Amino acid sequence: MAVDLERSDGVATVTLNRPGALNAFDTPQLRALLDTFRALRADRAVRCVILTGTGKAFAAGADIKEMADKQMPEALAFARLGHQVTAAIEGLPQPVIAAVNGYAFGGGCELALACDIRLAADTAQFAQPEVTLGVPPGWGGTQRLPRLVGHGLAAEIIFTARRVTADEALRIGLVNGIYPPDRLLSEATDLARRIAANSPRALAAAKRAMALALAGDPASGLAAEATLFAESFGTPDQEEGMRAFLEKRPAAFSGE
Ligand code: DAK
Repeated sequence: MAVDLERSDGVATVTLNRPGALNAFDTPQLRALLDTFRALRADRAVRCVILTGTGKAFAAGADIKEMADKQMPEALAFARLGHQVTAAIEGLPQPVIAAVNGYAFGGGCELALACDIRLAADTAQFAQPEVTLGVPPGWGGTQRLPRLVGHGLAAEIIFTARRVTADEALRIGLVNGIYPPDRLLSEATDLARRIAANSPRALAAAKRAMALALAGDPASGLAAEATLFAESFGTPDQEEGMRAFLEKRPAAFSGE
């Protein structure tokens, strides 16, 4: 399978599994990813998702062998499929953590950028090498990288196509934490379990409000945040969360 899926204790781990091509995205791999994220959307037992890769790469980008001979109509279909995948991750109610185990280049870096949180192996490297291939970043890199690290740094990274080490990625806020490779997945799982203990309803509302803040002007983001906050009241999760705090016990959230 090009994409593996494991579920345990409310955490789903999605693993890119095409190591012979450094997990580069061809059409079947993108379709499998899209199907997987669509299935997770409907799975109420899953409260947090980890996305990682097998072998020495997280993902080395779009499959250059498949892209090389594409003309405009097929290139557009391929680009749209990539956009559907990043939209499925951003639109997923559950938080998504990228556990970047190795190279995250081009579309691989952009896939990590579409996740809510990024952790990385201390050996990982990030890059947007598209301009060396004659194309601009096409799966959201021009939008999401500047928001995360600032316009100037993003411009330098995209315009030079240089590699960003894990140490630098941590320093510039591209990743939240770096770990020895053999600890990356357990650290990501630990973080995912801590997130999964919280109200799924409130997590989904917070994720949506944060996405709106990035998508539009701050005023409408704040208005949407207020509405989503207000809509949480009177729900079983809100009642349970607040009651549990007052009763000094852990909350048991149903997601309702
Ligand atoms: N595509 C296809 N195959 C790839 C690949 C890729 N991106 N990256 C690596 N591979 C394959 C290699 O061809 C090799 O296959 P065989 O020769 O063994 O058959 C195998 O994976 C192992 O790779 P290497 O032998 O090169 O391994 P190394 O450790 O020496 O080097 C590397 C690792 C990551 C430094 C190197 O493989 C590399 O530079 N790969 C290319 C990275 C890259 O340039 N990625 C960006 C791809 S472009 C758009 C939408 C999307 C996009 C663009 C536009 N629109 C909406 C307009 C996205 C573009 C991209 O992502």
